[in-house]
Amino acid sequence: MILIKLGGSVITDKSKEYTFKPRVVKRLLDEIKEGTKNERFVIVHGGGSFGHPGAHRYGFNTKAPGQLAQGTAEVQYQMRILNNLVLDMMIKADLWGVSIPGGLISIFDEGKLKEIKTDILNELLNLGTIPVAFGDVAIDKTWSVTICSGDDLMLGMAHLAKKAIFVTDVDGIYKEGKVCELFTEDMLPLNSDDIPSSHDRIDVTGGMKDKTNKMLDIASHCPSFIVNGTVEGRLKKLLQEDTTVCTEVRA
Ligand code: IP8
Repeated sequence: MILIKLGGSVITDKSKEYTFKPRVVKRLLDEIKEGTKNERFVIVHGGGSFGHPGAHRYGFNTKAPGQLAQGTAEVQYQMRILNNLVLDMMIKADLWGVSIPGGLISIFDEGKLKEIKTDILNELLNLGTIPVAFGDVAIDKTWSVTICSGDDLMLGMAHLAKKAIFVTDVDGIYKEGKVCELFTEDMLPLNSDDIPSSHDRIDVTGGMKDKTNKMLDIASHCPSFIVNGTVEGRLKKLLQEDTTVCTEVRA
């Protein structure tokens, strides 16, 4: 099974609250369809301008989140709207996506992922459906609630995957101004110059540095890649194991 995360920065406009990018999503779904052929895959998506602004307003992902009930309801509601927009495009493309809210399969403690229940994935894949899991508000044993990011879901599912692909709005991980073809732990830390400016926007789940650390953890289970989904054809090439601009993260 291949894990594909459609980042919130690609499927939404992060500079405008609640703005979906239907054309980009349609193209990426076509690339996934053509690139995977007989391969089984699971889609994960992030929050972008549907998840992060609300999560930030209510202080979720900190140890003192505010207005727990109202915030949980509002952020979950917006994430389900985004998920339905993705599912709608999938059904129109004859891709039978089914929804898996991240908050219903995960347990956290002090913002750290403790457990993800993955049994449902195989059942849904065996039915011929495509599980579509998404970042969400989740229960946290100490903080009451926290944010389960799409990257947490990728990490929690990586032991089932043969490859994990992060589709973002950057060409890969940068070091000294250049995209690295291969990134390994000894290349840490990332300096602020290595973080593209588009990643300065509100991101309650830690942005590029956090993503790189999670990708290194994922790489101990399966090869892990970051690719720019705003450039046509790159995701398809990566799925087809053709050469393209991207970074492979290796443990
Ligand atoms: O965009 C965040 O998921 P991410 C989900 O993958 C919410 O970090 C609810 C902000």
